[in-house]
Amino acid sequence: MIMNRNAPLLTLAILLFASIVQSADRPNIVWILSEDNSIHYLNLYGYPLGKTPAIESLAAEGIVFNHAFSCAPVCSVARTTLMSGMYAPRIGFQYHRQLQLANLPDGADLFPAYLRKAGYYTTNNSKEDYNVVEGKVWDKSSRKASWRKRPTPETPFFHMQTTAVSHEGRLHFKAAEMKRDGALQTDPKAVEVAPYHPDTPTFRFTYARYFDRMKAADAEVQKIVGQLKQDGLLENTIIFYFGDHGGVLPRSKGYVYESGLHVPLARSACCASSPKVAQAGWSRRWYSSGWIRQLYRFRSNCVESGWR
Ligand SMILES: [Ca+2]
Repeated sequence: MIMNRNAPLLTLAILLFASIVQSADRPNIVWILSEDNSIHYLNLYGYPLGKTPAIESLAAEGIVFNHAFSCAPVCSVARTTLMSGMYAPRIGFQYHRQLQLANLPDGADLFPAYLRKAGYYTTNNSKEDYNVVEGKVWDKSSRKASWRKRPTPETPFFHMQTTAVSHEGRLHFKAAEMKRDGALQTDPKAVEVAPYHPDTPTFRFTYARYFDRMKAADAEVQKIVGQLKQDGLLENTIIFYFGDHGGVLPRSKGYVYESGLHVPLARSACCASSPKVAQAGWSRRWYSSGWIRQLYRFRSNCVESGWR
């Protein structure tokens, strides 16, 4: 079988990856994921009602990716792709919450498992929602999971934080809510309704409510960044912010349009000013390209070896 034939290459790739991350002072990695939101609700992408100062600050000296697209417009498929780096129909996990979980190829696991094997403390707070059988991916996965519980202060960590404040369910409201004083921060009159939506008070209210949800997501990002800063870890941590897929008004989540797939993705500017990084001889340029390239080269090695 393909998997067995390439097992030595895969092992070599894993060992190479492990040696890369162990050969220098390893950065921490944090993923902050907001549920169900496309770029169309963020000032970062030219939609001024979606002011998100924490996200914008994060991206100011980092990288904003303008053409990031989810592989599927729904949670479990998108999230499994994110964590596996594999194309859903090739593995069989393209069905949203199927009755039976798919098996990953022999020897393969979700992305954090490789970091864990390389000595990282891996935590997830808290949504998983994967369509595959997974191995030992997380040291902790719960609403209390945090890098703060890692074995030693020197242990590098990968932390994934999912915020549901922008999830589809937050747009479910009763008619009385539309008449409640103070129900919105965003002015419904200022909303630009997409041409494929009816321009009605209900749609304007819903748009405005979702822009408010983005403010709540931004507060969650600020909270995580604040905790890292409080812990003195900000200078040695690469932070990624992104959406899992688009959403969440009609014709977005669940639909293979840009509104269902085009997600925000930004990366912080870590770690140019870090003394630890300077000591290890890592330049910002290396961080900007090499680290990420190594991760994706590793992933490419997997794909070329038959993990499709
Ligand atoms: Ca989602």
